[in-house]
Amino acid sequence: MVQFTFLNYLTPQAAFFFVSYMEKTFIILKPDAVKNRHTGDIIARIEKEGFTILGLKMLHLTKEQAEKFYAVHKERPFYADLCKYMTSGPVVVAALAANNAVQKWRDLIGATDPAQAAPNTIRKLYAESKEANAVHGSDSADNAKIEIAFFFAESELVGR
Ligand code: RTP
Ligand code: MG
Repeated sequence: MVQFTFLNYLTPQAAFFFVSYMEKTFIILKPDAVKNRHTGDIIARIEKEGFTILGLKMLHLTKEQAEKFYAVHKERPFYADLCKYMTSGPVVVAALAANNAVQKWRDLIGATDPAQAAPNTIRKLYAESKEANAVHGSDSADNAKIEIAFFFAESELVGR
């Protein structure tokens, strides 16, 4: 069931005016999701759940990008493995807008470990393991701004 929002009833210009005031989040479809050909299903789910896509692209992270992006976990025992895994294949990065986008996305993806994730969450449906867990989501609106700027030039985002 597609979730229509009031944005669907506006002209594109008016819709993006409202979107520019909405909360943003940053997401990654991780190497396991891309390798296992879940990209289309996850993007379809994003739209069905009512997020607006502001920017979207596929890339293969460099070691430097992965280490910088996950620097907050530098002291954690899984940091080296995580960086290796995140550079193991292409990923898709996206900037999304919605009311309460950060929490809405984290609710939709479920717990970090897919074994603990609720039914029908993206990680429950598509993740391989606690590390190869299909998707990333920002943990705060402030970090979302930093993460979006890490991967997207202003000119690559609509509704800015
Ligand atoms: P994310 O940042 O990717 O959205 O995931 P998260 O908030 O649910 O989890 P976080 O604690 O921030 O961990 C970042 C990513 O590191 C990998 N991880 N592996 N082997 C492990 O025990 C372990 N713990 C975390 C996962 O890929 C996790 O998403
Ligand atoms: Mg996290």
